[in-house]
Amino acid sequence: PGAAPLGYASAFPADFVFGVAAASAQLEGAAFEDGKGESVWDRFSRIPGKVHNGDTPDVACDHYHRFDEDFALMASLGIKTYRLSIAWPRIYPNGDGEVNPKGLDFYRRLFASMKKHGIEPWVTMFHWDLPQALEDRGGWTSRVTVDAFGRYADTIVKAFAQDVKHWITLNEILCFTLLGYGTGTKAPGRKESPKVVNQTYHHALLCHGHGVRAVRQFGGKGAIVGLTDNCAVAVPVTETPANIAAAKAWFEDRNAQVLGAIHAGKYTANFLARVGADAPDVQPGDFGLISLPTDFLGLNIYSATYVRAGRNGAAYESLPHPTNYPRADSVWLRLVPQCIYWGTRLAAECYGHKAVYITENGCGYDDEPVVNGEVLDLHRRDYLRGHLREAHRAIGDGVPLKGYFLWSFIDNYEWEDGYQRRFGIVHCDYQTQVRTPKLSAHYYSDVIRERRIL
Ligand code: GBH
Repeated sequence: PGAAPLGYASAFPADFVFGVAAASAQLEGAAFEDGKGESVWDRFSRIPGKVHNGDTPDVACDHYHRFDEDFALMASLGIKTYRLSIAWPRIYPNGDGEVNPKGLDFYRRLFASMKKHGIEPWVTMFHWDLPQALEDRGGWTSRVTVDAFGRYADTIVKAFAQDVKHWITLNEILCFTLLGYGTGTKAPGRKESPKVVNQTYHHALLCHGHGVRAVRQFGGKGAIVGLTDNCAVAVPVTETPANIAAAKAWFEDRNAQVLGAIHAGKYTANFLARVGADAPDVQPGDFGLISLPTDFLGLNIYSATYVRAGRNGAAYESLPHPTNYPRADSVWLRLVPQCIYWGTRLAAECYGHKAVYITENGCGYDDEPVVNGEVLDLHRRDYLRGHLREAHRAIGDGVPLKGYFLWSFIDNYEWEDGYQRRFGIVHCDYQTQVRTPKLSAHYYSDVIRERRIL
């Protein structure tokens, strides 16, 4: 008697968004159907040695033909918000030029199915599947891609203004620029100089600006737009004022090229000093577009780097994870649940955002067999719970965190790791295309229903 209702202290605000996320090239399949053009991942995945097991996005989860069944499953789990991406090469098989009506029609049918199942779309304009035809004209190193993206953004925002009220311009600029053109580990697999790589970042920032402009021009009433960034996250080793200040300084340094530049409306002096002669070429008017105001910031946060106050006058010291530090099967996915608290807090503090969403968070494992009809992924349940607790803590401390999208709804094409690495809360048997919700799907379903940490 007199005790607070069970779970009262761990309740999320009534308007907090719980969703799941995925991306076109990772689950749609139908890579060459209905006039879709080749993407850089269709091409890259066929280069021997680039993708685990030589896996291609050709079929993936066959979502292209099974979306209605997938949305029925989503709805049955109580999931009411889904972040997806549109495949640019379905809409413009050659990157620009002629629109492919069958591409538009596919997403029209998909949005209609979502509506039927009571699921709200959050749509990413670009999640890495660049039309190969644009890559052949220079890809992200060329302003041809920027102009083409502007037309593509206009086309999809106009076409789907009735269906889509939440837009995300680009997913994780770092991954398709630095990793696509610098290290070459992602499509198109090029290894260019730092100067060229910095130019690809600049072109991506311009596309982000075009995406915002397109939504303002054609998005209609109530449409909102933001970027999804995979910001580098610092977690103070202990939460003392000195370590927190160090984490903040590290965060601003590491995120200067994307979030810092958008916020400042220019490349900051610190950033320019760091890149020196490798600074990107900027044309008059570029930053007017790049720094157009947005409605929210999307953050994909999976892990973090530990930071503490620097010695001998240094602003900070970042610590390498020891090799035996706990992680998921991806080496970069060290298990640091506080990444959610510090990532959202530092981003909001440094860049003044009034609304922040976790647009991805999740974990991938290689060996998750279905046993007696079940996948007992208690490790993913633990990951989810730990990270949701930090989201809850952030809200309690006044961070404007408005929602959380779990990566991913279903196991899918994990880029260079192919189909081996599974991030889904729903298991996909790629031989039979049978879907089996894992234990974590039921866990997340319960959390969404009760809107509190369980
Ligand atoms: C997300 O990126 C993607 O948006 C999504 O498509 C993907 O399926 C999901 O994660 C799971 O991987 O090569 O050592 O420099 C996650 C963030 C940032 C993780 C870049 C890999 C490269 C590490 N990614 N990072 S490294």
